[in-house]
Amino acid sequence: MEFKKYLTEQCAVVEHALARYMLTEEGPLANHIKAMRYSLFAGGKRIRPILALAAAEALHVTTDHLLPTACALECIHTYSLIHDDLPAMDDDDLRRGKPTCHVVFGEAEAILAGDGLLSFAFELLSHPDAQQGITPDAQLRVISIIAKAIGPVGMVGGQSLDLAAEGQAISFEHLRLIHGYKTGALITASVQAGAIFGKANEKQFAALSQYGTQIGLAFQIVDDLLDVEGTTEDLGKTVGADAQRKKATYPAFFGVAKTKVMAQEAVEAALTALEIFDAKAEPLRALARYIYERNN
Ligand code: GRG
Repeated sequence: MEFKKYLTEQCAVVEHALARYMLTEEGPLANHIKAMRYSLFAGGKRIRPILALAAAEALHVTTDHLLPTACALECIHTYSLIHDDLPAMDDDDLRRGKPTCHVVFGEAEAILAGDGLLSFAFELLSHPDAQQGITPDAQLRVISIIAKAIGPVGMVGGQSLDLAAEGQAISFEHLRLIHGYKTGALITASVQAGAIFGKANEKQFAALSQYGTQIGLAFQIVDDLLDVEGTTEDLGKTVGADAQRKKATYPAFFGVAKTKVMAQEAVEAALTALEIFDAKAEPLRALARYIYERNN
């Protein structure tokens, strides 16, 4: 119950920051900005920004200077969902419980809304408010980590591998690689960004990176499970899509029961990585458990 309150409060912090930093619908670009805002404010869980805030908190740092970076992570994530849903990719009509961006604004504008959010994220990463809380070197490190995590050897590369693997018999190692790039990299980078704002030393940074990798893995395994066991109502997106597209998934490889054990093991490994931290890492610990228990 206490964690639910934490999640609600942190979600509100992120919503408030997004409302503050996001462009408003006015002037000649109103329709473009409307398309970006439509998907950005469609009600996501805000896990990535919350992870960044919680990682800094584990290091006893609570700073508003992290908020532009937290918002950037959500803009990047939203762009990836908009593009993932496009007819040329997964061709989905429903996301976050609402018609997808291309259904409402047309395919061309949805592509541009994704591009706009991605580019705007870099404005936020270099925002003057972020510069106050961090040295220029550290800020450059955050930008570099995030850029790498979402690029060709990260999220975009993972998406490319994922599309190429549809209907193909791939090895489990290849599936892990796809998941690591497609989903895990941005989640790990979110934790690492918070760690840098929290001024983590080398040992703390390595531990938080390991935590990020493990929860990234758990997140994707649970995502695979929810596609089998979840409901469209809870998830706000079409379920059963993986099987329909003949996608390799953890349940397809191992069955549901073993997949659940594997998700639990990843969460356990994440918790082990946090052993060097004190009670201030409790939100990170609870987030790891939540990722396993979530139903959306
Ligand atoms: C198109 C460049 C590009 C990348 C797409 C992230 C991604 C790569 C595709 C999304 C497809 C998908 C279902 C991936 C599994 C994990 C995932 C990112 C789930 C959605 O994230 P949540 O659960 O969503 O955090 P909300 O809506 O709560 O923000």
